[in-house]
Amino acid sequence: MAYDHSAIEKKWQRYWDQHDTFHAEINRDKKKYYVLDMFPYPSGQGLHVGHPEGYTATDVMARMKRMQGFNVLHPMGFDAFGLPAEQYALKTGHNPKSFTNKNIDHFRHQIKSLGFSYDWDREVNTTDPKYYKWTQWIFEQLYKKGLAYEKETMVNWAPDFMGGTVVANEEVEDGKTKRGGYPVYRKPMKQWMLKITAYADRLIDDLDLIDWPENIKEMQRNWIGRSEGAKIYFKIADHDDQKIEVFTTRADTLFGASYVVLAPELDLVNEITTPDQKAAVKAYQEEASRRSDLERTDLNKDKTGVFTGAYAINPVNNEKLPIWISDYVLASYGTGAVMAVPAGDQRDYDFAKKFDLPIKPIIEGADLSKEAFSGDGKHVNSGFLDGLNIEQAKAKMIDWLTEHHCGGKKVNYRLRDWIFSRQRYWGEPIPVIHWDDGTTSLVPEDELPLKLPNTDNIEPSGTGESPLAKIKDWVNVYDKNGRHGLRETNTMPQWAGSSWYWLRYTDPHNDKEFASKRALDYWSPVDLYVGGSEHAVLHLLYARFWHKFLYDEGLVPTPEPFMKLVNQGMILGSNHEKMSKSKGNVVNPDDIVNQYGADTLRLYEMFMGPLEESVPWDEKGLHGANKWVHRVWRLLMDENNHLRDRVSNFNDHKLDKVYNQTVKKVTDDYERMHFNTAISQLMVFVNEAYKVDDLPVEYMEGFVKMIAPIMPHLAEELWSQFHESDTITYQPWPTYDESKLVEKNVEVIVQVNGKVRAKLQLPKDADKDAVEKQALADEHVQKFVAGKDVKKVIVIPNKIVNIVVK
Ligand code: ANZ
Repeated sequence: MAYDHSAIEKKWQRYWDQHDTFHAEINRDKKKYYVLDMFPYPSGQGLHVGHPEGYTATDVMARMKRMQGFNVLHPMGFDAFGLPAEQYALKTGHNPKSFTNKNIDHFRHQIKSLGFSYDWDREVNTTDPKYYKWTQWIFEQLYKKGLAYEKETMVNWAPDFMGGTVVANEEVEDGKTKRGGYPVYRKPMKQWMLKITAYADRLIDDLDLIDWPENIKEMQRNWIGRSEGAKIYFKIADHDDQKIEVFTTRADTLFGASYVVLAPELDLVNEITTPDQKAAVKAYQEEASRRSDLERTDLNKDKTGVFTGAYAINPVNNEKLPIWISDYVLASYGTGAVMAVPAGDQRDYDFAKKFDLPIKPIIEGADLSKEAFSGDGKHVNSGFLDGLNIEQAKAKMIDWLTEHHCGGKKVNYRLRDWIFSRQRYWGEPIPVIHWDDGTTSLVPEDELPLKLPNTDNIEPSGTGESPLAKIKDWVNVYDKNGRHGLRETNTMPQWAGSSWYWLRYTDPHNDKEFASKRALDYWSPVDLYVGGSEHAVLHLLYARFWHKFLYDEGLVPTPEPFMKLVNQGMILGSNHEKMSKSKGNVVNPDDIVNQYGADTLRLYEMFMGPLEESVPWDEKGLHGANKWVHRVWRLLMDENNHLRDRVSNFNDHKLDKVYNQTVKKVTDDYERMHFNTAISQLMVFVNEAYKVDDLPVEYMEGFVKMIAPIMPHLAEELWSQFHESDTITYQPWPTYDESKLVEKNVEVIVQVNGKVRAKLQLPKDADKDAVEKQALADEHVQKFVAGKDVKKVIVIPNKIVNIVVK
């Protein structure tokens, strides 16, 4: 009879549920292992075959670690706030909450059908008020520490996206929203900001503490964009009360400055522009406001700009430098002002050529006839810097600036504070009240969660005001003295709930704290985190920021949340393209579970290739995986689904080598998450096992334990043939015998007083002492040596043992 995947998988899933098999609890006698998946957004489409890839990888780790004696925390939950549910609700008139809850039920059901060993008692849902109470609470702590603040700022306004919303810098690419590709414009709006910039240095430095892919670390470093340089103050002629601060990475070039450029949108521009230049400046400002930062910084773009009529004074030589505005200087970087050095910077060079501004050589021998020179060399025309190279000159200039109070060392970052408000319905309400008297206060902690009010009208206003603003009886508040105020109507971005969820899993039902110190101390940090690399700078940076803040508050025990990160590759369509509805190449995991079973899908996805690589879906490979599931079953089970007779306690040692090799390789490969090569080795073992007559129980049990992490249902069913009514989950992981791994055995002849008395199969190149001992211990040899005086033993490696007795 064939293996009935459907009955057997259901049977074991029920068993695990009923026995709470994967329930995790603090146990100080055991070492903990916390293995985490990036929790899914429960979309209306349901699970994608990409989800089970990462989930199977972590499940293999969780299951192996349990068998190795670790106390494993392996949770799952749902990141359920966000735009898609809202978009769907807007389109269909449904409520995003009921829609989301329906999706979560569907997701949970699908995930359970794949047999992952999650502790479902710890499930979290970011849209549950019991959960977001603590998201709001963390926001309040940030606010109290001055790390959450309101500011009129230039935001990324996407008027066509979802009826109009603000999106974070991280959500914009090439002037468009990453999701949907809608145009993004810069517009000033009052926003809640989180001061992630206060953590810029630590977010870079602490990357050294964690075992993450180098490319992700590099993306974070670049995103934070730490740049070491100097600030230099320029006085403005005829404006004694004003000064310009520039940021430069080349303080050494100050003698070569020939003009100063301000970003067109700086307030200062309007204050210093001379009357005759006003009209030209105003026209240019309008023109520049329509261009994205990306267009503006394009190096090949023709340089444009306008003279303000004002002059800056170069602090090092009191030279008068004309002040221009140009869009190649961004308001959002540094101070929005640069000292232009055409000899050293190509943008300045192009600009100077176009507007006929001086190009002053500052490095000896630099050819400036066609372009700027950024290489090193001796400084010239540079006063006290003459003769020095760039590094020396930078240091000397920074000393000079510091001494003369016109500047000094400065580190600049590309990272901006995190714009934290969204003009949306489906998010955590920001727990703030704006009182009529102009003050602002937090919703008192004992009133949290501040629940999202129910409404049928979640339509955005289009003006940038949140739909919550329309719910008058929610918005209007009075304190006990009758003072009137308005609730903040913006909600948090989707990233909020995922910025701390791994902490909640350690103590998910706690209603006094986001998690107890006891639970956090025991389970922190996450040992292994697996998910897609698309989260390199969004979720993974925000999560580290919140975690560090909580660490500073003494609320979590480690400075970093995720010790090891692994990015799974993407599963592509069979045509090598990204799976998508529109391309019609989406594979639904439910169909595969029905047709072949969860174990086949798990095996297939772990066998497709290295976890980190993107590989196309391949129906043939899936068939192959399914065939192997049946091959394993038939190895051990006869036609009547009874354990085969040849599985017994008898061991003829024919499988010694391959079994021990398999235990070693599979253990190492799982540990390194090289699942495909581990599976290859398991296949080799099965092939060898089919060739022999006797299948020792010990090896068969070990084999079943090794397949359990990948194919848990099959393994449980086989295990139950060996040991009735017991789960394999906590069985000890198999060990191997080093001495049996050797490539080849050799025949060693044992002579006693010149006569051959035995032929031994011994491991090649075995240790001399071991060979001697085994020779002497052999029963045939014993007949001739017992009771006698062993005078001499000569071992010729791999050949002969000569024993001389008297
Ligand atoms: C003078 C200079 C001379 C510069 C030279 C470079 C070469 P990173 O490395 O990206 O930090 N800069 C400063 N603020 C700017 C802004 N808001 N928009 C556009 N450019 C800006 O680059 C720092 C350099 O970029 C600064 O150093 C400044 O030009 C320019 F031979 O100052 B430099």
